[in-house]
Amino acid sequence: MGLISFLKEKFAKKDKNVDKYSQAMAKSRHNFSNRLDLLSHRYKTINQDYFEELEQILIESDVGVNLVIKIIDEVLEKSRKEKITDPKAINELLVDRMFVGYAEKGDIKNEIAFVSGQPTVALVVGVNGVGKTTSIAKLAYRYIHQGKKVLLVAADTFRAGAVEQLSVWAKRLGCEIVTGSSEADPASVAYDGMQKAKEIHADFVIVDTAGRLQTKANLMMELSKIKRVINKEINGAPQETFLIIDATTGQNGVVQAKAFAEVTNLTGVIVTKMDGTSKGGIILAIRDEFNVPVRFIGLGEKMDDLAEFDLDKYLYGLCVGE
Ligand SMILES: Nc1nc2c(ncn2[C@@H]2O[C@H](COP(=O)(O)OP(=O)(O)O)[C@@H](O)[C@H]2O)c(=O)[nH]1
Ligand SMILES: [Mg+2]
Repeated sequence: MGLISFLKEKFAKKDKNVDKYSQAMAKSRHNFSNRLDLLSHRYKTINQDYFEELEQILIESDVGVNLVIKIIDEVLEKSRKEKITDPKAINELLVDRMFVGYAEKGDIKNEIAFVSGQPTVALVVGVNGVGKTTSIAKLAYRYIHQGKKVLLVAADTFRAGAVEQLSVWAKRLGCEIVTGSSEADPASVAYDGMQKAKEIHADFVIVDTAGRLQTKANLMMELSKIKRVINKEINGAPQETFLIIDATTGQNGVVQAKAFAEVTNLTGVIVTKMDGTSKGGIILAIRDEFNVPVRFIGLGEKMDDLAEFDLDKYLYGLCVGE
């Protein structure tokens, strides 16, 4: 059974989570799967033009040129080997290949592994406007719901209003927050945050950072200083460093991922605004280029609009839907 049929069967009895994925990915699905359908109706049998159009659809879904070339080559080869000429069967091969390409890169379990008896710390990085602060609030909401004691640390002291924005979220979520004066050294706020975390026995500490675009050397210095301070106070922390990528920025997001991956060790990516893009293929491109797993995805602006990334639900949302 091909993956498309498998996903259809798996999600036939719809649960609420799949619905949310599916809804948020409607634009991406329209741009990808509807066009695939149209393509397979226009061609009775595959040929070079067909593959060129297929390549175009993948590129316009932001799957990324390198990965598109790999996928097309493999699908082409397999179709030759197995003498497949029906475009609909090619669509099956394509989706299978997308799944395998993602999964073969390693672990697809995305929940945070909490350390017991001490705070688990996540550092959140990314350029301005991508959805860092909102994602932090969503993560806090998620783990407060799971019974964790969450502490927010507002180490984005660069942008006016950033501390205020996180404070508003903390109040709404009913969780504690550590802030510094504006223009305070982010590392000193991080230090205060770790003290507080130990004092209140927090389970999960989420540290917001500034997203200014600066030189690589400065960024590297700032992030490693924050990490050093955190690590000195709490053994093994930060356990997570999440990079936030805005799905609506397209391949620019891949460029950002590259810049951050070069200066700091990332443990995961959170892709935001999946609901606002028609180019959901970016998730595959990020995985392919950096081998950093996409851990969570943002499906809207509300507190509960964050989902653990799930490859099956994602491919269902992109390729099948309702
Ligand atoms: N539609 C949508 N909007 C989002 C999502 N995540 C964040 N945003 C919006 O993006 C804007 C910037 O978010 P913010 O958290 O302030 O970004 P930051 O500068 O990286 O901290 C805000 O208007 C958020 O509501 C998402 O998953 N979906
Ligand atoms: Mg922010």
